[in-house]
Amino acid sequence: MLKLCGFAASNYYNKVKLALLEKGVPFEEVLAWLGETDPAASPLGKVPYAITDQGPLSESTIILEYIEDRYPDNPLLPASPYEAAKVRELLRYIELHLELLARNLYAEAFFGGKVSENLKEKIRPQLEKNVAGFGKLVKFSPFIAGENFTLADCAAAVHLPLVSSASKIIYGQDMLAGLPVKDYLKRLGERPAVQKVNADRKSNTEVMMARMKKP
Ligand SMILES: N[C@@H](CCC(=O)N[C@@H](CS)C(=O)NCC(=O)O)C(=O)O
Repeated sequence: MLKLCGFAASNYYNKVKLALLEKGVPFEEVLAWLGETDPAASPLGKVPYAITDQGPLSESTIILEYIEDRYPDNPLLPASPYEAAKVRELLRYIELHLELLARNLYAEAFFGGKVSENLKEKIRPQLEKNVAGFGKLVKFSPFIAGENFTLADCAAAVHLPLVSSASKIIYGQDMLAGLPVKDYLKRLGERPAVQKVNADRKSNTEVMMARMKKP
């Protein structure tokens, strides 16, 4: 059985977990905190990574694509090559142009650290630009790429809440407020798979925070 390794407070981990739950693929969760990962499976020490029946695999989106190919039932990518590419495009915007940029703010926004004013002011216009570009691609009709729940929704469900809250905490302004993200996330939150991911995230985040406080 496929093993998903990492911890449930991680949004990258949850993106993959959500896809597995939505597709109904059986999998086993293996707890691996940062610093406790298997270097042969995740050479950069990041989570998540997967152990497949053929060997290990790292990088969340690569794992998502592998799962789509390996378990074609309940597809999360459209059959049309163009429509599938549009889903991948959104996925890339979310993880690279939004999440990775907003991540520069997380130390201060979520973990009691400090981010320099210089960096904050550098990130802000980039984030504004990227959110505007992202806004041109999203559909929210009702899902982020259109009629069906796709891999892009798996990414949006876990990354967008962090982009919203980090920008709100650091700049006093939710940078996604101009898009119907709140209603969309509320709709997604009615899905049992999303509820399970969120419940596990909450309990695992408590454990992670307690671990971080330990001397
Ligand atoms: N590009 C990676 C990013 C994964 C990532 O950054 N995960 C975080 C946890 S949420 C992590 O492992 N951070 C530790 C590190 O970067 O060393 C992916 O998509 O899997």
